[in-house]
Amino acid sequence: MNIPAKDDGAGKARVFFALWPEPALRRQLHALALHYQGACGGSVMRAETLHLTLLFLGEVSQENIRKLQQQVDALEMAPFSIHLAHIACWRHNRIAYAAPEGETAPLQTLSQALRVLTDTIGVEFDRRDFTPHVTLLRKVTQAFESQPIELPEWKVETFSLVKSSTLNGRASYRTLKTWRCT
Ligand code: 2AM
Repeated sequence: MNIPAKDDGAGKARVFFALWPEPALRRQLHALALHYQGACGGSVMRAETLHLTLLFLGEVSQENIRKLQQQVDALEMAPFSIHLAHIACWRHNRIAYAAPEGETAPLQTLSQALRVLTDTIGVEFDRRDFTPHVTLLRKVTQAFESQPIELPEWKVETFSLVKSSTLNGRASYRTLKTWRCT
């Protein structure tokens, strides 16, 4: 019997909506992670994997991924900016992350709009409150208090639906579709 792999055309894929920083900001975030690694241990996320999750969906069928993409095609979102202003740790999952401060209303609006669209097609998702962050390090061994960071403004002009796979214990991400904020 031919059983399709989870992520082939016929099966389900593990997906999430995310913002992906431009390469220059990714490099700066990666450098920050390397800088803090000396103090907090853990493993640094590769620069190309750095992102901010808007909504994590988990396993979704190809049919629902198609429906979801159609729904999001009709979404109108203006470009906006994020100011990643501090780095901190969560002890419960041992990650160090960069997070925005101040005005995050457009970010909340986008995340909420994606929740509503996902709900309309009946796809289940992680309903925990949206806490915007960019994970920089995992398996941190020494947590530290929140500290301010200096980064340029993140001008958000696109958002994406991304497929996550694990190969040899290493997460890899593939963009399924990107939408432009206009
Ligand atoms: P994290 O970086 O804080 O772990 C892909 O796994 C992305 O989805 C990561 O950014 C991860 O956040 C986020 N995510 C949110 N909820 C998740 C969940 N329940 N399981 C796995 N990843 C989740």
